[in-house]
Amino acid sequence: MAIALAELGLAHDRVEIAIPAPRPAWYLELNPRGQVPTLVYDGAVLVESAAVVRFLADAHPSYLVRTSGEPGGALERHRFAVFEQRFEAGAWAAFQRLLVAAAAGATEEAKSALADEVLGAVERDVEPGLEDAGPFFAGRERVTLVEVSSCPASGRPSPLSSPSWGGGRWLGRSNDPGREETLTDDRGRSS
Ligand SMILES: N[C@@H](CCC(=O)N[C@@H](CS)C(=O)NCC(=O)O)C(=O)O
Repeated sequence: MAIALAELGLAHDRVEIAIPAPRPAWYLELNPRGQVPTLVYDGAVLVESAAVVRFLADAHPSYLVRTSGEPGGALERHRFAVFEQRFEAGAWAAFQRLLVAAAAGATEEAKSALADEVLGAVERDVEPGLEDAGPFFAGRERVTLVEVSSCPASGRPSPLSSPSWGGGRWLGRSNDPGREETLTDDRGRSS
């Protein structure tokens, strides 16, 4: 979400929420699940980062993705959405299982099996979508909604940010500027 705001040039204020500390009451009022990030935009409280990023791209048309009314726009949006969905449900979900297992003290053997699942998902779900990548997704010259949606995951220290997998070809801007946050722009909107 922070990358989307930056790419779209949307001024905002950002409030860091410490995890895993108890969430402040004001944050739970905004987002009763206590998860981050949350965006307050023109008074509307928006959650679920992928949906928020897509909303921002729709509300502020840009090079990130064509609008559905532009020639080829609807198809492009479908292609982007398929990749994002498979990345999240496959490689990213597998990686989270590995993180949880590692935090719970799983054996080396168990962690290794989970790591194989991550790599398998990358080969199955990620690599095929990158065939025409370069410098960015789908051969685009500028960063796209795909990188913006997927980079927060891959920008953190993890096997997914290793140059040893194809993501290095399209995750050139994968430095998530930081932690999850609530942001308020100069008109009092927050995210
Ligand atoms: N589907 C949500 C997931 C949000 C999420 O899981 N955030 C994590 C940090 S990356 C979190 O808040 N974890 C703390 C918790 O669940 O209590 C989104 O994409 O916004």
